[in-house]
Parts: sequence; structure tokens; C-alpha cells
Amino acid sequence: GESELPPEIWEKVKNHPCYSEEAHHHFARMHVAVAPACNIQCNYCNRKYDCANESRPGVVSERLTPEQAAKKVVAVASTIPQMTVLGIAGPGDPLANPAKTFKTFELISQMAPDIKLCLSTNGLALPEHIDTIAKYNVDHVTITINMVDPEVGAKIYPWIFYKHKRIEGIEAARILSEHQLRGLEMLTERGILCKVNSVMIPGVNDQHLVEVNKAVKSRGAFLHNIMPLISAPEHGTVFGLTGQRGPSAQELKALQDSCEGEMNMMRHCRQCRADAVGLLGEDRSAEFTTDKIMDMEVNYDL
Ligand code: CLF
Ligand code: SF4
Repeated sequence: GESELPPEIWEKVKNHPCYSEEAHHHFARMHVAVAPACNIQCNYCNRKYDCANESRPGVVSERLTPEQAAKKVVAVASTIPQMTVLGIAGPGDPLANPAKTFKTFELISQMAPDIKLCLSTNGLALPEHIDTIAKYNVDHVTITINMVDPEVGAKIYPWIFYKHKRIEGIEAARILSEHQLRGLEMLTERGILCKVNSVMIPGVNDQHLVEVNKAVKSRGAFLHNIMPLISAPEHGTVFGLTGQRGPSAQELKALQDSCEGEMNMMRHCRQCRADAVGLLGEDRSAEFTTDKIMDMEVNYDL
């Protein structure tokens, strides 16, 4: 359990609602949707949800400039005292929009220095941004890793965009996997706490995720969050995976249980929206739309 964590790790996770099961009852997080572009294509993507990178119904999140995002964070933090963590997780990939992402982190660290910074990425551009991530004092990074075998990866990712080129098939999955694992190693070597998210896709990577679990544990990931693919026909096709079902609750739990001996498993993920605000499982984003925020009196602490 969490009470057995080394004190230096506990110090870093005790206020993070995703990294600590205990903290999620008491501490809130928010996302700002500043990152519209993506550098890969996942077959299950619809860009409404991130971190989880999931396909569920919902309204499209409001896209913010870094300045609007920073103002929103200050407004939310002064309204919700339990707000401890700001995550950038989409709607595309934060590291495919590095200027917007890092400008947002910079403004927030000036305006609300107590807020911890969190980043969720597919990992393709991770190795080239490690220094910048460290420079902006990003506390927590989540990498979505769905495979460590390019043959499996080719069924999940039709293409990546890398070095100004679109690359397909097994070669694309090989590059993606190599960058994800190298990025994970580089972050943990610097003491940045890393969580891995994996989407469980029955018949595609479900058995394989046990191997993913071992690979990420051995590279220093602190927590593994295996999430169910959510695919319901009434919500439209899951691109490229038409007819693909998600796992049952029992199948998900069995897989989580089989990995539990290896490392800490996250079981309280709520598969958040791109602009989620509040405690996990609570959505207060409607209270903080741009027009409302711009009308709010906000104390800039510069
Ligand atoms: Fe956001 Fe993700 Fe940071 Fe949390 S969400 S960027 S690690 S602050 Fe959390 Fe939401 Fe699950 Fe993500 S419950 S989808 S794991
Ligand atoms: Fe969609 Fe995220 Fe995959 Fe990009 S990384 S295609 S935004 S699910």
C-alpha cells in the first residue's frame, strides 16, 4: 500500500490525486486544453479526452491560449482550495505543441507557484524535450504506452509524424516504442516521477500488457494505470477499430491483479476530459468557461 512508500516519493505524491489513491479524495486537479495538434494517430482517438486518451461522448473542450490558460488556473485555484495539480494533456499531444505547452507552464509557475505541474504525452517527442521538462519543474509525467512490441503497435497506431515525415506500420510503432521507453528512462534518471497509462484493447494488446508492465517497471515507472478501451457504437466509430469492444470490468480487474505483484497499479482513474476541473470524478469545467473567467477578478501574484 501507499503507506509503505519511501518518504521522498510520498512527499511528491501525497497531494496528487492521480498518483495517490488516498490523495484523490482530498485534492483536485485541472486540465487546460492548450495543445490541439498531435504527432501520431491512435486508432481509438477522438481528442475529447486525454491523459486517458479515450473515446467517450462529450462536448469538445474549449481551446485556450497559454495566457487564457494561466488566468483560468489562477481563477480556479482561488475558487477551489483543494486545487494542487495542473495537467496539460491535450486535446492533442502536449509535446507536439511545445511552444504553447511550455509557455503555459512558465506563466503558471510565475502566477501560481504552489501548483504542481503535470504532463501527459504519447512519448514520441519525449527524448528531445527532457531538458525543457526539467527546466520548468514539471513534477509528474504520464506516458501512454500500449505496447513494447512493434507488431502489436502496428495494430494500434496507423502512423506517426516524425522528422517532417509520415511513417506507417511496424517501422512507426518501432520508433514510437523506442522513444517512449528511452523518454521514461531519461525522466526517471532525473528523479521526475513517471506514471504509465495503457489502454486495454481486447484481442489486440490485452495479454501483451503484462509484458508492458514489466518493461516500464524495469525502467523506473512508479505507477501503472491500465484503463479500459471505451467503445460504444452509438458514439460513432472508433477510427480504424470499427466493431472493437472494450474489456469487461472482470477482464480489466484480472489484468490489473496479475500486474499488481510487479508494481503499484492505479485503480481510481476516471478517464478525465481534456478540460476537467475538480476532484477526480467531479466535473466543474462549466463553472470556468473562458467568458466567465475573463469576467472574474483574479489576483495576479507576479
Ligand atoms: Fe491530469 Fe493525467 Fe496529470 Fe492526472 S488526469 S495529466 S496524471 S493531473 Fe488522472 Fe484523469 Fe486518470 Fe489521467 S484520473 S485520466 S490518470
Ligand atoms: Fe489522439 Fe492522444 Fe493518440 Fe494523439 S496521442 S492520436 S491525441 S489518443
